[in-house]
This record gives sequence, structure tokens and C-alpha cells, in this order.
Amino acid sequence: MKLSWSDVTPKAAWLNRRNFMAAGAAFAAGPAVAMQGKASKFSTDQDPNTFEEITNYNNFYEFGTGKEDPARHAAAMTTDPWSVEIGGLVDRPGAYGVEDLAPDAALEERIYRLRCVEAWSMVIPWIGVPLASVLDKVGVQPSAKFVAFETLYRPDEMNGQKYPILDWPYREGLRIDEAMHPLTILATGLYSDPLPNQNGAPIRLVVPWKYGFKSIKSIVKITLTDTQPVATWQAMQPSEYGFYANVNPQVNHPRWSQGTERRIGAGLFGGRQETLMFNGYADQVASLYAGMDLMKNY
Ligand SMILES: Nc1nc2c(c(=O)[nH]1)N[C@H]1C(S)=C(S)[C@@H](COP(=O)(O)O)O[C@H]1N2
Ligand SMILES: [Mo]
Repeated sequence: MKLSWSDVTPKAAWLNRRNFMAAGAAFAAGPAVAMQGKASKFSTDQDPNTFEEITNYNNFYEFGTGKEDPARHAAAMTTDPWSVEIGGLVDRPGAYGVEDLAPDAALEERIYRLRCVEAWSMVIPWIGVPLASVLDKVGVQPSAKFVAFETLYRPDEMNGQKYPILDWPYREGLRIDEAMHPLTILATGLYSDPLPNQNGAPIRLVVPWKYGFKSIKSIVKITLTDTQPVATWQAMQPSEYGFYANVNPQVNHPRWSQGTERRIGAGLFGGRQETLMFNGYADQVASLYAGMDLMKNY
């Protein structure tokens, strides 16, 4: 049996209290069904990983490099208050609250495959809004060609940042057409919960056709630019981690094959499966890269 939002949600009980009350009874009766309806167009029909799997096997180097480190240490991060500074080539720059960017009434469920560059994968039922809706809100100027993102830098709460594991703060970037693509979301929840800290609370990027490291967590800054931003992993090891980082079983990592992946939770022996071009989203996104040499633009 496949679990969907409507099976697991306690009527979206976690949603922002103020909006919940303002919207009244109609809202209380409706959101689960409405969200499930919206979800079907974009979501995979594969079985989602369990909440326990999704929240206990993480990459979030700000809290350590072990897969269990984020679940152990990310509670130290303060996520309220939180604001996202949006600037650069936009009409309405400023500091936006999570509620401004992802209002409860706009939330959708998206059940997406997540393929880490380390060759493991999961299926995660995110809740969030299209990044395009946020960019429309702030008004992208025609000269903008890229979107740059930054994670919170707060070594007092993010112990890993006291060490030069990566060049902090964690940075990522997308081309503007990738950012505007309907599959690209900013997530604020998973299953029926607000996003757990280890998964990038209170707001993180999810780009399902790219390797997981593109999906930057705990975002505090979004900048529209006309030059291609340099991402953290790309800067660290450009021969291994490109700007595009599209999932591609034909372009191996210099140190391992990208042809297959281990599905977390699928059992010790049964969990190996073929990796799909663009992580299975080729029908939706291949046209973004028409005419590009994907061996060079990895
Ligand atoms: N700020 C930040 N974002 C990050 C990372 C990180 O270390 N720091 N790890 C990335 C990697 S490598 C992956 S695979 C995904 C994992 O997301 P999850 O833990 O929610 O499954 O987050 C990405 N976003
Ligand atoms: Mo990853």
C-alpha cells in the first residue's frame, strides 16, 4: 500500500496557527484533500521512505559528517525567528519570513526521489511551494540569469562550522530556468510535520533531478545574479562536483559508478537499483539542457 498525504496527515495540524484560525472551518476541512490533488501531477508513485529513515540518515555537514550526526545535533539550531534575505536583481528586495514565502494556503505535497551523489537514494514526501512562486513574489528582473543560495552561518549552534570541513557558509546555485521549473520547490515540511532541523528547517531547496547536494538546507539568503555562482562542493572539488550536478548514470563520479544506487530502507540485499537519467524526471527537464554536452556540463 502506498502512503500519501491524506493517509498520514492529522488534518495538517502543524500548520501555522494564525493562518489556520483565520481561514476557519473551510480550511480545516479541506487542506489534506486539496494538497493531495495538487500533488499527483508531480509526485512519484514509489513508496516513500519512513519518517524515521528520512530523519535519521542525513547529510548536513554543519552538524558533522556522519549520517547520524544531524539527527543528534541539529536540535541546537534556532529556527524561530528566521528570515530569508532576498536581494540582487529583484524588484522587491528585503528580509522575508518563512510565512511570507510559503504561506499555509499555498503548500503542496511533493513525493520526490532524492539521489545523493554518494549513490544512495530515498523517496521523500515534502511539503512546500514552487520556488517560482517565491521568485514571482519578489519580482525577478530580466537581467537575472542565476539564483544563488546560502545556508545559515552560526558556529555557536552548528558545531561543524567550527571546523574547515567545507568553506562555510554552504552555498548553492541554479540557472534561472532551473529555478523557475515547476519541479523545483522550497520545502518547509515533510509528512505531516514542519521540516525537522536535520532536514533543513525551516526552509530548504529541493531540486529532484539533481544530486542531493544541490538541495541546500536552512536557507537565509537568496540572491539573483547575472553571473554563475560558485557552489560549495564545486569550489571544493570541481573535477568531482559540477555546477549542474544533474543525476546522470552515464557520467561516473571519478571515484565511483553512478550507474546504480542503494535505496535506503529497501533491505540489505534488495536495495540496489538502476539510477535513472535526471533521476527519473527526464520527461519534465531534459529540454532544459537541449544541445548541451552533459559530459562536460556535469
Ligand atoms: N547546508 C547544507 N545543505 C545540504 C547539505 C549540507 O551538508 N549542508 N547536504 C546536501 C546533501 S549531500 C544531501 S544528499 C541532502 C540530504 O538531504 P536530507 O538529509 O534531507 O535527506 O542535503 C543537501 N543539503
Ligand atoms: Mo548528497
